[in-house]
Amino acid sequence: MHPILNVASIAAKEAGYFIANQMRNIEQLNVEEKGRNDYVSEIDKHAEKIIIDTIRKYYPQHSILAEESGAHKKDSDFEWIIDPLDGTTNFLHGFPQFAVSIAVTEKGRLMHGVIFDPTRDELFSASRGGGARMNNYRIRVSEQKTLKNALLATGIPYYNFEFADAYLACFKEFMLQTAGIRRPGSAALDLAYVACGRVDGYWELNLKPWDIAAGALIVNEAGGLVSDMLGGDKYLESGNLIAANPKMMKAMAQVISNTIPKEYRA
Ligand code: 2AM
Ligand code: CA
Repeated sequence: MHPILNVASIAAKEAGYFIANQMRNIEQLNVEEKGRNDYVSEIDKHAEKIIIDTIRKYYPQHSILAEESGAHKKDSDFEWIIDPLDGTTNFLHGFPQFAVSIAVTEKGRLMHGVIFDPTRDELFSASRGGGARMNNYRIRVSEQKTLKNALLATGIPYYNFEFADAYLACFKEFMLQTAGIRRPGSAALDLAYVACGRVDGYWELNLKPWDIAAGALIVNEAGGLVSDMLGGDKYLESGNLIAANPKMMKAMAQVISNTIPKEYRA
């Protein structure tokens, strides 16, 4: 294992076990609403501190971009992109689907990613060129060829309702054409599930880099494709993303471009 991936895994597990342990205290937590339906608790903040302290111990010179504390810029080719608790809304309801997500870029290129689900003890990881793993097993995307038999994951818009109708038109089309749609509530885990074939594809709009950076690399290293919604690879910038096994990407992209106007996909 690459030393950077090893440090990322240690940090993700430490933060993840801390979060899981706090599940029994949910009622006592101080929760702020950062924006419409966008919550942060002291748990997110403390988990982020655990991760940053671990990174600083091994790589004090690296830059960091973290969901809760923002950018800590250094003069370095390396940047760590951290979501200490992806699926905060789930966590705050005691709904066990959330994760820690940590990615590392070098000169802007995704190089390492880990996603840790402390409720199932599943660590998804990848380094560029090295394939993807869940714990110690190699993982691959599914072999599903058609929408007809596919199980998809998505994220339903929860704060920007401008494109609610367009999203619902797209959702309806997938509802009619596939075997089913799930809305688990953690973008990072949705991507991890594409990577290990639990779902055949995933789409969502308006995401942030820390939701998707680690997952995108893990999907690619598991043999899957990740695209923005204009057929390019600017998903970290646009926040609009499709991830799928290579056989399903075209059909998914087609449904999305047929139902969601370009202005919302850009
Ligand atoms: P977060 O918990 O780190 O904010 C899924 O749609 C993504 O949106 C998740 O990765 C989640 O990341 C984010 N999100 C934030 N608030 C949400 C909400 N109220 N409902 C669903 N997802 C939310
Ligand atoms: Ca997130």
